[in-house]
Amino acid sequence: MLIIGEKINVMSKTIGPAMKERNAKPIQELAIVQVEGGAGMLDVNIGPASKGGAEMMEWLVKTIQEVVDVPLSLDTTNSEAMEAGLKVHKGQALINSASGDQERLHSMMPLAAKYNSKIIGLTLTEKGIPRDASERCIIAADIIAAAAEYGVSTGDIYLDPLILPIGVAQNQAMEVIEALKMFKELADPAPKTVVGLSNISNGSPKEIQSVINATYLITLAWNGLDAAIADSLDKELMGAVKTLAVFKNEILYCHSYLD
Ligand code: THG
Repeated sequence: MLIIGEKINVMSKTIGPAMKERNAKPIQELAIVQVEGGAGMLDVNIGPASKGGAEMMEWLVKTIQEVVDVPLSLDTTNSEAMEAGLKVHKGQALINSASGDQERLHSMMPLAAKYNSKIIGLTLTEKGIPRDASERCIIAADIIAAAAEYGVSTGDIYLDPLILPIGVAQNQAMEVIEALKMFKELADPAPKTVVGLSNISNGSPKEIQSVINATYLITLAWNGLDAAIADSLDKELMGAVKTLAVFKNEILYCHSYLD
């Protein structure tokens, strides 16, 4: 399971201001601890960032890749900011994200082709949030068709079924699991899959978020999930990920495997 560290986020009380002030230190420190915690990639979320987004993303990519050696997931709907980040990124970046929204799909997919990056396809359209697994699949098929049109191989696509908070849309938790299974049947080679895990416990009390996130992640993992944007500083969550790797015989059990 690839864990994409979620913490570098413009919404964060400490990181948001640091991004705006071009204060490298807190951002670089957060990058380092997330990788030490087990993240194999880092999400860099600047939001819609209409003004100055390109300069900010370029600075962030350079600043973060100065101190860690993992690829970045560039999280913005601003295609200018996306391209500015891709231009300076070392190695293969992940575009987060395209969606079934036609404008966003046809602005982001050509960037994936041009910069040979991976790309997340969120199963969401301008018409709104999907209601069940089959609506998610219809949008996913559209994203796969656009990828073929621009010459992006399906192995570089990460389909995201869009997790909704358990406290807001409880029935969607099972629809996401169904969608993951169906996504794998949509193309050959099969597309990869990713989620924004913390969405599931968004709005729930802090003290129960960890167990909700960990339980859901393991369930998703058994149903075809390849990667998760998640909190790699959460010891319980990362312990569950590692325990799963033990069960799957990917790492060898010993009493101290969690240390
Ligand atoms: N899919 C894709 N990208 C995504 C998401 C997704 N990017 C954004 C988001 N969803 C995933 N990233 C985060 C980053 C930080 C937090 C949650 C999700 C976070 N949450 C705090 C918490 O839960 O305590 C604070 C929440 C708040 O203040 O509102 O830090 O689904 N492709």
